Amino acid sequence: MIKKLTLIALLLYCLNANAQTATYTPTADNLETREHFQDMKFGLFIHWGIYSELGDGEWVMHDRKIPYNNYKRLADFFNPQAFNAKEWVQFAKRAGMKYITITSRHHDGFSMFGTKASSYNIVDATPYHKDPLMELAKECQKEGIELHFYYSLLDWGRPDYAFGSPIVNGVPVNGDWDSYIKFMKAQLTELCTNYPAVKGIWFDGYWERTNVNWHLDEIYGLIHKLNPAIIIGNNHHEAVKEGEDFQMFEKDLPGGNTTGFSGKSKIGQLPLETCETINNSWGFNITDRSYKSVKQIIHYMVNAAGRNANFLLNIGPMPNGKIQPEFADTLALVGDWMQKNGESIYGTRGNLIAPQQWGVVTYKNKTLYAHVLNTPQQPYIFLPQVKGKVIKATLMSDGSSVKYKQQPEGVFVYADNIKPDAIDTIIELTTN
Ligand code: FHN
Repeated sequence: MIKKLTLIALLLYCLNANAQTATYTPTADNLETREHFQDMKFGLFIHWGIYSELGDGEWVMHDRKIPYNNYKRLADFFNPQAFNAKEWVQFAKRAGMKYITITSRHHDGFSMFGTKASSYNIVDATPYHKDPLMELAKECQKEGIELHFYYSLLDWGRPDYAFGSPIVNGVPVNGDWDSYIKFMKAQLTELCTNYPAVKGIWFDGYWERTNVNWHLDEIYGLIHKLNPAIIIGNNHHEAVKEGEDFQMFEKDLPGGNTTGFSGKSKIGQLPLETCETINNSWGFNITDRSYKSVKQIIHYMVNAAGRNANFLLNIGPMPNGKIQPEFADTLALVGDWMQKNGESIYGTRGNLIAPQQWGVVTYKNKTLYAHVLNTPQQPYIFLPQVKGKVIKATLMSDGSSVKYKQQPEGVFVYADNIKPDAIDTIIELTTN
């Protein structure tokens, strides 16, 4: 009997060991990318494709019910002669951004890079005949900007994807799912191996078919095999899945759900990122003038950092490759702010102290940065549960001392005699 029990225990141990080998263990390189990703804090999201020509966002094909074969004609006259990778990278740097995430292929299925897996791409199907993502990758590498590729799992046009088809047993009945998965693997191989500086793949579109077998284990496994340092995120609006390296949120701070996208996105243990648009559109929209202010953008970023998340701010460049001046003007001012106050953002972490009515806290080593974003309801700001003894409190803008009192329940910082900054009053607390 004892022998039988020992055998069963051994069997269970082996099964468990097998199950464990199937789980994803990130490499040291991957962990380093994750760490660096968290240090960068602020990135530029770019939605750019043949849809930009219509000036009505990236969903124009779907929303205006443009038949695929008609939509495809946009490629015939997509010729972004004014595109200049140097200018885009300088634009990001000027804003204080440390990485760029760009659409390599959106839901319309058009590849904005030179790919052998489909002729429906910018090099083969447009009069431009060049690969802007290669130029961008090279420039990013030169300038020390990290590059991530957005990649759509959803495709409105390819017959093997068969958009709209019923799904049975995990595959679209009218499509050729094996062919589509093979196609994506071929493209992802190109993106992960041909382009320098690529450190991330940003998937989107999973949510269109939650009942299909996306073969994510194979796709993620392939990417990590090709380059283990590449971090993978998937905008599936759900809790993180096996094989992912960071978790993203759309148009909401982690924990928020004003858009309805994040109802199922339970916050996990991985590095976090949240994306938002500079106006109300992802792709170029000629009538959208609802530009966010400098203050709104900085507040979004600071609120994200306080919740331990990066902020990925989106712009939709124009079809000629230029970025509209309204975006450049705003982001230059954001960049000025970052130059002065970046120390309280870059390389910091958040979530040490829960967000408060008055604002949030970021920290680096033994320094806490209290970002007072809203007028405090009391004549002081209260930081609950501060670990360590606070030995100094100063105003970051001029280094002047700030009065404070540390109690077992937290630290009271007396902000009533401080002239509030119009955007963010930053108080630096040094602990021992
Ligand atoms: O449908 C896309 C949309 O066009 C855009 O790319 C955003 C970016 O987060 N993601 C999808 C919606 O969840």
